[in-house]
Amino acid sequence: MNKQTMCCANVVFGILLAAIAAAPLEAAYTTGNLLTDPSFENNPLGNYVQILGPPNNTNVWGAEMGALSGAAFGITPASGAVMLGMSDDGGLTTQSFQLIDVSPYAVDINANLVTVDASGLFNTPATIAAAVSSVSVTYLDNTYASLGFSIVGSNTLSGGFVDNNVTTWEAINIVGAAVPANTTYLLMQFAYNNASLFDSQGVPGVGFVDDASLTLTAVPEPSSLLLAALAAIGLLAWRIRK
Ligand SMILES: [Ca+2]
Ligand SMILES: [Ca+2]
Ligand SMILES: [Ca+2]
Repeated sequence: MNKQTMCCANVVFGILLAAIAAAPLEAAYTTGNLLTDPSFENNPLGNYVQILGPPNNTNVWGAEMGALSGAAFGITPASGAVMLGMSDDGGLTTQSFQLIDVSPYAVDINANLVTVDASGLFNTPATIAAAVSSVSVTYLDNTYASLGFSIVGSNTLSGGFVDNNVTTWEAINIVGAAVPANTTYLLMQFAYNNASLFDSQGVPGVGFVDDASLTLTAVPEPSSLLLAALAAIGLLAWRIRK
């Protein structure tokens, strides 16, 4: 390598270093809680049928067989003065829902950079030995068609996620589930297995939920400019060695 080439290489190298310094890594972020009324304190329950189907109401809780409740059965709300009680809807599970519009995050979601964390607290009366419950998030496109779902917990009779100690709230957490591209809405769901809500005498009980949370986290990749600069430096270093 002659002197002129070396000088030129140094200039290019300097420009690339400046480009790296200037190229911002897009900031990673985690949203606040995207659920409306996550502690069930403010909103009346909506009509769940209108959450699951047209008009697909967002930002309101709906429950198949649910009622807002103050302290009951020796259970105090986990926070605030109100919790959601869920009782046997006659099917396999009783479910509660909230639909969330996540279109403001479409660019990052469609780049497969977004994960979701979702959680809730569960508690049941002392007469219910081991209630089975779950948290799920269903990913819906802009026509409300399902793109899949993530679930923690169980809708079956196996296992018990809620103890019979009324003074403790049991947490169920979805952590870092990938949000698929084209997701426009998230359907947050709490469920109790109905058979598990019966006491030893066969009397149906109530399962409670409180303190729901749903957040999105995006960890953008390094910008394409930065990647190009790094590639150019690698090439330059290889040529200088030669
Ligand atoms: Ca509450
Ligand atoms: Ca049901
Ligand atoms: Ca408990």
